[in-house]
Amino acid sequence: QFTALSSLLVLSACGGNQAAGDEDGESSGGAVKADIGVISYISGPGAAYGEAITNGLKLAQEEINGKGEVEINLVIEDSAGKQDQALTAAQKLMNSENVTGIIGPTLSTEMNVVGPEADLNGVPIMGTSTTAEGIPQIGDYVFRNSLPEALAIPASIDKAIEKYDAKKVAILYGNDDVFTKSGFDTMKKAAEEKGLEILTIETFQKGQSDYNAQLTKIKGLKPDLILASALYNEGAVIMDQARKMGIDVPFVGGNGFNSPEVINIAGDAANGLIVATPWYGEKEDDKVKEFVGKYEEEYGKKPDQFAAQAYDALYIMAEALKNAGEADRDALRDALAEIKGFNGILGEFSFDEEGDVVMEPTVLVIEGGAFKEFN
Ligand code: LEU
Repeated sequence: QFTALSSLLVLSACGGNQAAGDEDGESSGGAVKADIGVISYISGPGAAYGEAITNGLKLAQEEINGKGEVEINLVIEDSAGKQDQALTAAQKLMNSENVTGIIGPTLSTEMNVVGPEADLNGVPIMGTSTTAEGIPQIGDYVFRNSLPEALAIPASIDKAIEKYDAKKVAILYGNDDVFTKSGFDTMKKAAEEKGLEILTIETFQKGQSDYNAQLTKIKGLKPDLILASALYNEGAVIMDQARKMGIDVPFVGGNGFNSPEVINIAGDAANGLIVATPWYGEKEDDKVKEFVGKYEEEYGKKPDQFAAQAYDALYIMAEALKNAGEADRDALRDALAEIKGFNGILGEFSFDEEGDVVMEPTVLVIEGGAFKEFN
């Protein structure tokens, strides 16, 4: 009763214009209003990932709210790329902020602890950059719109074999992170399946600054290619040190290398890096061009694939909220699961039965200090 009355007051206060409900999820013939939590890696060594992601989300939010069918309030929390901080953020968003759904966290390592908690609480959660194996399989409430390593890495390796007639590879990966480990598993499997000889498997840890031992060993074995699974901070330093030691073979990198930070940190040493991406800013596509233009205008730099994936993710959330018709967690989950043939800047998007992604990657190479299509 009180709610109905306050909605009426809002209506009259707005002079009879279509008004959204004054509480979350109410619609008085107007927009579906919802608080969506965001857990992002905004501070610390991987902060450029979170910056791109939150920029992409905010741009989408502005556009979505401007259309009037759905009104999204983003409640953004920093996880600093840490599991415990991501979990605390998730608990705050679910319990105190009472959000209808969550976008993030940035790292698969974080999703591995946050996903089960959200699933247990019945809060739909969608990763926009979590690419490790097994993320959507955490539970019915866990989704992602990020191209998994399992689709990206084999595509990059195929291209490298075709281009360089590669036969022998060395693998280097971070063994203290869910995503870098999963990327390694995929690299090893793909290399074996494609008949490549694996000369050595070397490991490192987060925050490591000296890769001399691993790279000296790799250099002595003379691989045709180096497969590296790392986040940009470590990945860029690895490439820099490798080039300084005279290792000039191409690198095939996992999703962590898809940030312009690799070029900012490694400079020319990043040349010869091959990566697969779900999105490429130079694509001849009107939607992509419009997004790139708006993003540049707003943030003074070009968007990367993390910004693009986040942008599409909020549109997918908005579409699901609209279809759900209310800001209800279960209704949102069901509506997300139903998303098929969504047309965004990443192309046509659908979730499979497990909430995972069906998508074709594009393979890029860094040449002359820029990502280019690798044809
Ligand atoms: N794909 C990475 C992960 O799953 C994160 C990304 C920001 C590089 O952890």
